[in-house]
Amino acid sequence: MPIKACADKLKNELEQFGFPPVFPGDVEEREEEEESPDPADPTKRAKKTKSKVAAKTGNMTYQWDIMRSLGINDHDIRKFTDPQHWLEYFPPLAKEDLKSLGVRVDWRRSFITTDANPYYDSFVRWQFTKLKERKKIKFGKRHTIFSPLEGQPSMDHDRATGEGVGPQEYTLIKMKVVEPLPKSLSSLAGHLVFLVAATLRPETMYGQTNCWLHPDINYIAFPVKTGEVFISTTRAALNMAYQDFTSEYGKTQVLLHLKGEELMGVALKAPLTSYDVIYTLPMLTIKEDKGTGVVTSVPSDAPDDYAALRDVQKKKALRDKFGITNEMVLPYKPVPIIDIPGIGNLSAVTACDQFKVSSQNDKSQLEKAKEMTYLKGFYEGVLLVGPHSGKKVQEAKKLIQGDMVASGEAVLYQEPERSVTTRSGDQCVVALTNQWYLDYGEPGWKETVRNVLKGVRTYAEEVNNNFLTTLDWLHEHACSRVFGLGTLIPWDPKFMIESLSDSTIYMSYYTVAYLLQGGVVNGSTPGPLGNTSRADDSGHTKCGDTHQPCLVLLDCGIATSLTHFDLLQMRALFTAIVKGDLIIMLM
Ligand code: A2H
Repeated sequence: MPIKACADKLKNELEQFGFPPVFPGDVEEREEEEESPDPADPTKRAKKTKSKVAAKTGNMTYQWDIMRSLGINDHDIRKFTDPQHWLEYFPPLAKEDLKSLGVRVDWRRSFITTDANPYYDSFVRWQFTKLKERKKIKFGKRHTIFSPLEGQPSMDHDRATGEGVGPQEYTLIKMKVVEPLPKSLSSLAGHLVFLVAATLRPETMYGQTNCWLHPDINYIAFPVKTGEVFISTTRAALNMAYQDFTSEYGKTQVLLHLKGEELMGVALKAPLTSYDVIYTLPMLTIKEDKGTGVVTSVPSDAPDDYAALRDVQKKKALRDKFGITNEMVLPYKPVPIIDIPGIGNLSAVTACDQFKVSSQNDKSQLEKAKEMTYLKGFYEGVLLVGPHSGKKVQEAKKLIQGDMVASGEAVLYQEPERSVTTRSGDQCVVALTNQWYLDYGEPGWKETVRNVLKGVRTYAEEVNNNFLTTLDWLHEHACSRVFGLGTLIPWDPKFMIESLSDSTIYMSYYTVAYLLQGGVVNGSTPGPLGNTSRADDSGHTKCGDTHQPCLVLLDCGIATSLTHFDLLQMRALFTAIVKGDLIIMLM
């Protein structure tokens, strides 16, 4: 993936800036140099040039410049627009460098891990054919971190930022704008219009007293498949468009652009709350890059909400600034909906009083208040209202979420937990995409792995614990992609096998690589074993059909703090078990 991404960057730079490319920064530098320098301070000009160039390029380095910095001439750089060229150019250089460092390596075991090498390609096809035969690989629509620009899922290897980040689910609470629609929304007359608030706590909706919007954030109104109109930030709308909310996949039709301040004091009907009508009010701590930018307010259980509500209730100037009348705010009191043993039934109020939270901007005290209420509220809280009254919050959460989704009062929505950008600079969304996935969540498969783990000596307790934690959360994992270098899925060659899925047990390939390839990295000439066969369509090779046990070397040494190291090892274990192979854990 990184190679393909870099090759594509070079291609784009050629198209955009010609050959040899002249980048905007270069021109800027020349222009700056033509200016007469400041005789009093010759350093001034240099500084100015640098910062201006940085401003122009957004601190981005062109791939072409990176290649130049390696000492490659323009004519030769052009060849790197072909990703295959990278596979020929760099391995011998890397080998020379390693040799000059004095590293002792059995070079006969070097190999390329894409279909440029027929031997490794066969090995991966064999592995995936086996997994498919044992029904461990399934096909369907999955929520995946996705790059709209590249039009495909973005896995860890493809990301510039956000390694290890997965989708986060929110419940979107549909808060209906009461008719007649306010002036700012009058062009939407005839539509059912909803502000959609993202929450992690659907069971608290009984205690809603208002809805928060940030006065300076930009929102859009857009139609969804059901004919209703949703209001959220553009970013959230794009995520929704990739999750089948809109009539055209990946597209939103913008009906209105609105600034938060234009939407203040709007009357809403919200599900479950005891208040007939609640109003939109300003909150200044809403983040533009989280959820929908619309936040529902439950001051009984969320310290942020209590502090902000108190601000609007106390500060007349704040109300006046946004045209909020007294009736929209003053009658609204926190509603007791959850009892937390030792804290009471208005936990946010208690916590804000105890830590003397002065306003919504009192970050440090709010943190303490939240620490006190959230964890305890979730694990020990008991619901006091509604049909699930008496149940623990943990249990009621899914039930209430399910009820609201079934009645059309809420929808489920996902977005990346944190920002994810691809190597080509695209901001990722969560998309529902059709793909092949390894069903690591299957209870039977998990159980087998758990049993095997019981018999594994990991020496360090921490390693074992990490394995168990990873095993717990591991679930379906996409293993197909439509772009990159690698092995094609044997039974569906329009997809490629994702670059970590094909490497879970590749350590075992080292044990036989020297016999198959004898150090010819791309396998273009047969090694000592003389095996020249490519895999047939079923993914079987002479080598793959010998039913020799495969050695899987799991390196679970001290490197357990590496990002996703446990995940890789765990996936190897899953894969190896299916094939009934021998497992050796290396410490
Ligand atoms: B929660 P996380 Cl009762 N900016 O809903 C700031 N906060 C936002 C937001 C944004 N753009 N979008 C959503 N949120 C809030 C209810 C609630 C919430 C209760 C208790 C705790 C709680 C009522 N407000 O969240 O950063 C929403 O407030 C505590 C975590 O993704 C949403 O759930 O973890 C929560 O933050 C999402 O926060």
